[in-house]
Amino acid sequence: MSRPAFYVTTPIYYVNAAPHLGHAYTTIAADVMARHHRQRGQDVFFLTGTDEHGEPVKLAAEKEGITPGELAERNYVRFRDLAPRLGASNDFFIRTSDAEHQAKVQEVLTRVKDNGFAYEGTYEGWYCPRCADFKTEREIAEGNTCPIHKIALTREHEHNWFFRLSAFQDALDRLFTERPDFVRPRARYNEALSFIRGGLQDVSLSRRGLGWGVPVPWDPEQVFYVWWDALLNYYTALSYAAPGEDLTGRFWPATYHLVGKDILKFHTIYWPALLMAADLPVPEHVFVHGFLLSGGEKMSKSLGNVLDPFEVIERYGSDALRYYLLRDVSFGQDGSVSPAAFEERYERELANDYGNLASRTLAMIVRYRDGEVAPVRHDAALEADFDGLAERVSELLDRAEVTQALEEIWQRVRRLNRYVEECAPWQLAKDPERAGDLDVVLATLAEGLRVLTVLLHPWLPATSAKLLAALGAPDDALEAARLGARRVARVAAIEPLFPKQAA
Ligand code: ME8
Repeated sequence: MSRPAFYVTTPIYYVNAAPHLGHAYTTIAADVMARHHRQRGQDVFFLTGTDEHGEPVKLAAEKEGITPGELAERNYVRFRDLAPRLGASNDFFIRTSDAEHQAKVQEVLTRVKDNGFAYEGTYEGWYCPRCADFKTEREIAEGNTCPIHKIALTREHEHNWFFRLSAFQDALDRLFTERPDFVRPRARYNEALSFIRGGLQDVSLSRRGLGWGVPVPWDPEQVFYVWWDALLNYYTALSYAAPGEDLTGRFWPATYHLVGKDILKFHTIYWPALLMAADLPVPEHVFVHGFLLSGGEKMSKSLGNVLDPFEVIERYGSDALRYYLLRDVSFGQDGSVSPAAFEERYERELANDYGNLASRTLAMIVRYRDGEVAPVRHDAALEADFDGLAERVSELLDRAEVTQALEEIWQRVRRLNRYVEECAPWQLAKDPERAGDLDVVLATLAEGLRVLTVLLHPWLPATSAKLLAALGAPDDALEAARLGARRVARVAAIEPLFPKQAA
């Protein structure tokens, strides 16, 4: 039994550039999990936001000849507005420039120092200004370049405050050994563990001369290193997200941090160590997903292979984008995306498999029975296929297997389509003697469609609400996702859920 509270987060995105499909991907996955857990009646908190400090933002602002504050002010809006356009149901949007966040960062990091985990020292080594990452020897590509951004690393020589990461070598090893599900999927767990076992070095706690960040209270010439400030958002947000109420006791530690593989080290190593240094409980799980690629390449505007989330939403709606991304790019692995693959999934699966199933079912009930569904028991033939389905979906989502859970449901969408073909209600309708059989088939289709539509709510929230309304059974709680759990009595015909698009 999972605990009643469920807290899921996305990374907070840098405001140095515009939001793109990669950001949308993590936000959508987190939203699927948040919605599913709400369906289970759990107390859910879902957080996303923007990372506004550090060199990535400072350098981007310099390029445009404005201050980092001005750049943040202009760009954060684009991330804040992306969430609702994706259909994301986040409970709060944090900005690291929020005064409450900054005060809490100072409080926690002062405790880290008081606990003996901060000291003054000199850093000498390689640094990627785009990652804001001090690279260890193992993380450096050919010619002293960044393996993620492919740019030359800079040589830093800086006198600042250090965090005693090395003191957590054993504690982290123990955390990983005792909690093999702390990091998912397994390959990422192994990657993090081997990083730990390779030996941990202390890392900067603060930066000197950056002038853009949260000031170090005991050394005001310095600001905290952006990653500490950023990671702490997951914790600080709870203290001020709800006016007049501190949600920390209700939701900390977080259940799931969802992050891309580019920021694995920070979330699976730095973050739990920092929390331990501050006497705070560590999160239950970090799920590390892969990258969206385009023809094996990272998406890039100059290569012209960009699937623009805003354009897709404009034309096809946010549900189509949500479905496509989580279906096509198996959550946890890298995967290619393209406009052609999107259109293929849209036509074949959303418009045909599901959209047609819904239109046909409703249209037949309207045509043959004037919209009334007879009060008969559903066909036992489908029971084996639907039994335990909701539990299976929950189990998979407990492990953040967002793509597999969707696949389980989709197999039943296909099963219901086969059921239509097998029963051929249009034949039964011609034979008055078989009116009873037709009633059962139509009631079974309506009920099967209702169950699947409840289960699909996290992926297709807008479509699910529309269709459940047409079925006259708006209850989307997970306990309604069993054959016979609710009754569809009367339906209304609807416009196609996923209209075919002119080329
Ligand atoms: O790293 N495929 O912010 P960021 C899949 N501010 N996901 C992608 C992606 C891609 N091609 N590109 C980006 C930062 N993402 C820090 C985080 S958290 C305390 C601070 C997603 O704007 C993915 O979730 O560079 C990745 O980890 C994140 O965006 C990086 O966003």
